[in-house]
Amino acid sequence: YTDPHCIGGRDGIVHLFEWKWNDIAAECERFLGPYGFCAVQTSPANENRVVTNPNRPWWERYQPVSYNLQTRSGSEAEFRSMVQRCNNAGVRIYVDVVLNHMTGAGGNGHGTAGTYYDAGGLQFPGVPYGPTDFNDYSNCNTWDLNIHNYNNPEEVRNCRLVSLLDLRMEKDYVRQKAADFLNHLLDLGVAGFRVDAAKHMWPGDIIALFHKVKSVTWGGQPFVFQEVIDQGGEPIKAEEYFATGRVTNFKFGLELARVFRRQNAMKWLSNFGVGWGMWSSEKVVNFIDNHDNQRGHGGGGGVLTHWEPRPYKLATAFMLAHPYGMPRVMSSFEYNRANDYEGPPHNGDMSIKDVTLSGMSCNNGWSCEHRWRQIYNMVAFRNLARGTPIANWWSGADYQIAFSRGNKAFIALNLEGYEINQMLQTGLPAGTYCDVISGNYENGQCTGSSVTVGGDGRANIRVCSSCDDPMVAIHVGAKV
Ligand code: ARE
Ligand code: CA
Repeated sequence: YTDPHCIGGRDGIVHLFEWKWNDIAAECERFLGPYGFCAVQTSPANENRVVTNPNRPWWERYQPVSYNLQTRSGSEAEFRSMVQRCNNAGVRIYVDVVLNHMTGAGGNGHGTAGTYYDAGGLQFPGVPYGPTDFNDYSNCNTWDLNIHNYNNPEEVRNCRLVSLLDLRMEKDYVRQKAADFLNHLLDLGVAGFRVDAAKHMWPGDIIALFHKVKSVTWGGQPFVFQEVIDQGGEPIKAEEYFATGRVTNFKFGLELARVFRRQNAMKWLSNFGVGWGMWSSEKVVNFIDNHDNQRGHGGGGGVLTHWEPRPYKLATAFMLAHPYGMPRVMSSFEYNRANDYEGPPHNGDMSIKDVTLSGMSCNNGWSCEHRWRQIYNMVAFRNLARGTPIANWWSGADYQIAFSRGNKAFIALNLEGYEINQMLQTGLPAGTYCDVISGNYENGQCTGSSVTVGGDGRANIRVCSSCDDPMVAIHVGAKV
């Protein structure tokens, strides 16, 4: 379950948070394929509760009503077409799947596909699930059936996460329904899953569930990365989930936030990865921020986001330049930060707005961090450097580092109050290379600055200090 099924040496996931399926399909063809992204993580694809108070928050999509594929992102037909178009463009689709629970307790109504549910009576006829398919006082011991104590694994797995009705995953029937849902997505050509709230399911139940799950259409187990928030300090450990794939590495973004906010010296990054108490490279999906912690949900606080562009770009560039793990780039929407519930850009009828473009950047309230030059050029850097180790590590001061990836690529980053102006070993063949941070390589020329590497692999590296992007990155794919 750890193979991401990337095509053609690509690497890296982009989370197109709340995008519509038609927009994702277009993005695969016009941008993600050409710029070398491996895969898209989508928002949940199955029917959810229509939450009206507050009005249509982003988080309503984490309240399943059925496994019908009809949401504000689009219909099953649109989903199917997206998967085909993205696969054809060489880009894989990973779906965010919510298997641990259904909607929040209480109330009834119709979901985004029009299916009736009665959360008060524990009835979800669209699946169907009934009262015996949910955990209750027989195995959850809290007074209100909700999770209060994260130090008690039984409570975390058998009680309700923020009042969401907790499925009895020990039942074969429930496992089968969940597996049927995943198999349907696999039939449509998806390559993998982000398993929401995996921490709240027993590892043994997830293993049993995945025994019922088929291969991807081109063969092999689906790629699985499980959302387990393990920042240390709780009894549930991410490694309990290794039998069914990778885990989301929540330590990664927190550590890099401290470094790129100058709270922990950049030079210590020399052994970043396993050396920092994180899991092995093939067991993690790494990210600077995610849709939760960028707005204070899900272990939020402390991470860098697009709201702090300077350190965010540095941290993202470091993530993409570094060989450790599978990276995921966040692609956000703009909202009023006083309202952490605010859903995606929407029209008057609450339908999600199209992603429109002017040049490389997105309009209509879509942030599109993945289209920032300093980010997409580092995706190309990463692909070219694939399989090469870190070499030529240099640190001139606490907050000045540089390293190469074999003889393919080289990066230097600076957060000191003075510039880097230094002869450094780049590991690269002689020639003139475009700095892909300050510009692009276009028609055989650099639109930004360039670096000249001598026959001995050394170059005079200059990195500004008080500028917007105090880093320089070069690679063999952008040689003049
Ligand atoms: C909403 C309302 C609630 C209401 C509920 C039901 O906000 O007030 O009770 O609906 O009516 C998202 C939102 C929630 C939202 C939910 C359902 O974040 O606010 O609830 O959707 O609409 C824990 C879990 C982790 C989880 C985070 C949020 O371990 O799995 O909480 N993350 C995933 C998704 C979320 C999603 C869900 C799960 C639910 O990424 O987007 O919730 O499907 C410590 C622990 C962590 C814990 C964290 C809680 O750090 O170590 O394990 O994370 O505290 O802050
Ligand atoms: Ca559970």
